[in-house]
Parts: sequence; C-alpha cells; structure tokens
Amino acid sequence: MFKKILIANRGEIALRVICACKELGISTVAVYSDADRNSLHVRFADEAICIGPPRSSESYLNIPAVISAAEITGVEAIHPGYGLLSENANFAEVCETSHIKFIGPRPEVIRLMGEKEKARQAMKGANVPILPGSDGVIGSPEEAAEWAAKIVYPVIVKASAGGGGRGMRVIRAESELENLFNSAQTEAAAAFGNGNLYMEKFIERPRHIEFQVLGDEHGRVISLGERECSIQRRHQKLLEESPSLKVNDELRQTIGKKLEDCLSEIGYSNAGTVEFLMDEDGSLHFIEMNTRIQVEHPVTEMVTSIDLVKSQILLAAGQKIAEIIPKLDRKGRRGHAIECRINAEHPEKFTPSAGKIRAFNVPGGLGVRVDTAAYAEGVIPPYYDSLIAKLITFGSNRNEAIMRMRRALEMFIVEGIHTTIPLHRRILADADFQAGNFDTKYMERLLARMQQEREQGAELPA
Ligand code: MV4
Repeated sequence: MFKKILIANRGEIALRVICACKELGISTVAVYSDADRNSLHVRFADEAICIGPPRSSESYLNIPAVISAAEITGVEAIHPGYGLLSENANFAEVCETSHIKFIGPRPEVIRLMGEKEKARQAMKGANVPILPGSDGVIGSPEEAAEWAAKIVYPVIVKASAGGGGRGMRVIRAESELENLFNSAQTEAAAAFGNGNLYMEKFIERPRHIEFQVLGDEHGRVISLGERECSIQRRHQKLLEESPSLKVNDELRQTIGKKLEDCLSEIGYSNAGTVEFLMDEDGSLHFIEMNTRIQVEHPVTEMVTSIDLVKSQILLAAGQKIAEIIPKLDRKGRRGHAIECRINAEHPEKFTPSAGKIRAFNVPGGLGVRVDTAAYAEGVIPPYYDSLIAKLITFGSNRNEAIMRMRRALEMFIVEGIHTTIPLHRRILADADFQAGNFDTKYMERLLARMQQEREQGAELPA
C-alpha cells in the first residue's frame, strides 16, 4: 500500500481524497495556489506545497510544478480529483515516467475515451447500445449529407475531441447542413485543436443517465448502477440522484453486464463513468465515458455503501475487486440518495459570486451528508469552479430523501455570498420534480416559469 499520496486538486474534492487517505492510514501532501493558502485542504493535509499564482493555468494545471512537488515530498502516487489534470493523458504519462502512480486508468485508455468517436466504436463493438450514427469521423459536408439521409433528420454533429457540449450542432434539414457542419468544424478546431466531427441521431428530450464502474488492474470491471443527472443547466449539473426512476432492475443488469464485458476487454482500471442518453421509449444509448471520479459520486456511495475514493486508491495499489468490495455490496443497492450542488452563484442570474463567507451553518442529522471545504469567515476566490458544497441526503425511498433534502436545505445557511440554495429549494418543491417528471430540458422550463412568477411579484422561497 502507498505510504504517501499527493492530491493534485483543491476545494471539496481535495478534502474528500484527504478523508479517504486518513481512513487508510496514508499520509497526504496538498498542493495549493497563492489564493488557497488558507484553505482546508492545506490545513488537513500532513504537508502542503505552494505551486504557483492563483490562476489554475499557472498552478493546479502546471504539470512540472505538480511533479516537482511530488518528487520533493517523495510521494508514491497522485490523486487528480475531477477537472484540472484528471483526464489529461499526457499528465498520466509524465507520472508514469516519473515512477509516480497516477490514480486513474492507463494513459492509453484515457486517450481512447477522450476521442469520443473511437470510444463510440469501441462500445459498439462490445454490444453496448449506441445511437444510429456515422462510422468514424466525417470528412466533408457531402459525406455528412449521406450519413444524415441514412440516419434520418434531426441529427447532431459532435466534435470527436469535445464532450460537455462544445462543438455540437443540431441539424434538422439538409438545407442547413453545410453551414452547421462547417461552423461546428471551425469551433472544434479552435477549441480542441482538432476539427474531427461525427454524427448521431438527435434525441429531442433525453434523460441523462450515467453508470458508475470500478476496474481492477487484473482485468475485472464491475458496474455499480446508475445516477440520474438530467437536472442541469447549460451542461452544468445541478442535482443528481440514484437510483433513476426510469431504470428497472432488468435494464440496470443488462447494461451493467455489457459495460463490465466491454471495459474489461479494453483493460479499464480504476473509477469511471459511462454516460447514456435515455430516449422517450426508455432505451439507453451510450454517448461518452469519463475516466475520472465525478462530482456526483456520493449518491452512488450512499446507495451501495462503497467508498469510491478509497476504492480508487486500493485499486491503484494493485488490489483486486474481490479483495476490497464485499460481494453483497457489489450486488445490493439500498434506498435512495439525492445530491444538490451548492454553487457560489446568483440563484437566478447564475453570475459567479466570490467573496468572504460571513455565516455558514451546515445541516446534519440522520441521512444528511455535506462534502465541502468552505467555512465561516473563509474566502471563495474568483479563479476556480463555483462549487462550494455538496448536500447529499439518503432515505429508505425517494420521498424520504426528498423530504430530508427539503429540511436540510432549510437549515443550510450561507451568508456573505450568493448561492444556489434558494434555487434548490424551488426545485425540491416542484410537483414535476417530485413526480420524477423531467428530462434535460427541465431547468429551461422551470427557469422560464420562475421568470413569469417574478414578473407577477413572487420570490424564491427564502
Ligand atoms: C446529445 C443530445 C441529443 N441527441 N446527443 C450534450 C453534452 C454532451 N455530453 C452530449 N450532449 C447531448 N448529446 C444526441 N444524439 C443532447 C445532448 C444534450 C445534453 C445531454 C446530457 C445532459 C444535458 C444535455 C443538454 C443539452 C443537450
């Protein structure tokens, strides 16, 4: 087992990794920027090293600075968290050359999944359901027109190097194709240095459902079931839950088994998330895979009782799935969990809200979990992701998790900066949310309704 790990991240996820290390008896090294000198990941790590100025590009994303910190402190492994360097295959490779274990899949596997069209073909070859679409990247608007005729409009072109919504265009008729194809290509080339595009059938009102997987370094991969992530705005998730109301035991089993077979074939190791779109008929279609631990991992932890971050560390140390996860936990799921992302943002305008937190009261009690690195009198710097806390509730069923979340949101106090807490209170009080009646367009509809209500003088629940 590792004796010492460096955490190449900040905020709540850096603290989450420190928690896992403490429970495993591993000592920790934090890295921090000048803006994070007083942050809790620095305070709770055994050692801390400043790696540069506030901007991420000069600190948390500075590979030589991170590797130097790792070498100076003599760590055996680096946990990248999410975002930042977590899906950077080059960084994983530099770790390898420096004889430091990167806690994640092998660089080749990160690279494969980063090329969305290749990932799609790999899943197709292993019988994981995909949407009708092009085989490989599309060379020209003429070729795109041929594919679109075969797939049937509406279609969507996506950047092969993209993900998370950039470099995508929905095409509804052949007359629009040439312009939209060319603009997607230009945007992809500028954003990712690679203009490769591929095409899929467009689903109008999908639900976003993702599967958590874990793989060991001995060829075994297990699926830990799904998370429902449709409550999002502009590709930023706001609320996630597990299980999904739309996934029954049979579908969960079928998809899980296919993923296990496909990913063990690829040699996938460590934690990963496989994203699907659910169409109006309730069928799941693979869209992309993320090769990191995700923000919303706690909802899976709550319903499986598996510590995913501890698992990541044990798997990276070479342990087998069979050694670290009891058989009952691999199969059994219990209850229902919901996560609300608390962002330092205006709850209606979504503008970032940096500054000093004046009052901070975190709810507790049975079935309530808060993952955060924020504290009273602490400063939220303007340079980074706006996530300041994750409020997770667990209940024996969805209704209990909802009622628990509503009382926990009532008791969550953050003063001095704006947060999305009032927005979450509104979502949890909404009849459509409560009925499970939503898709990825839900927030657009809710925000439009809230706008109307404001024009009639209503306000967000305090
Ligand atoms: C789609 C789609 C409809 N049809 N693909 C957006 C981000 C990227 N990960 C995939 N995305 C989508 N791909 C097909 N064939 C609709 C979206 C989409 C979306 C997906 C998941 C969560 C939120 C979304 C919001 C808008 C569009």
